[in-house]
Amino acid sequence: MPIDPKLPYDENNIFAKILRGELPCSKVYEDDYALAFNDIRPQAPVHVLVIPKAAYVSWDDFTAKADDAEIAGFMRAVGHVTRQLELDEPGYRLMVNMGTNGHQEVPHLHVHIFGGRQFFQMIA
Ligand code: D5M
Repeated sequence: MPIDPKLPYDENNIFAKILRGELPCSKVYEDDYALAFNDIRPQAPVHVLVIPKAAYVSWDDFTAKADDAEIAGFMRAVGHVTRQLELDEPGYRLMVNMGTNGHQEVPHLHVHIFGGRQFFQMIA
């Protein structure tokens, strides 16, 4: 079910538990700002999620409240992961689902990285 992005941050969401080490993940990358791990329901040969270390419900929450260092650190981490996975050539797709219409299911901001195959022009 999609989440209501206006609700306060839920400290017990799945990604918060992964960040606290209470649930396992298949880690791809970690630094001060971000953690990247393989998606449990992959929709491409490469499907990695990158999440900020700090508690942000959504893209909207993050871009409204995070300071510039957090935003830069997080964006650089996404770039680091795509290069680490050697996805730059022939390319990849980034996706952020936001709120109910975006069908966001986990209420902690996450960027999806898809790679390893060619994608269609749009995701419905
Ligand atoms: O996508 C939420 C994504 O989170 C979806 O692709 C499954 C993934 N997911 C859910 N639980 C886990 C765990 N425990 N590990 C890894 N990946 C997980 P959304 O954009 O919110 O629709």
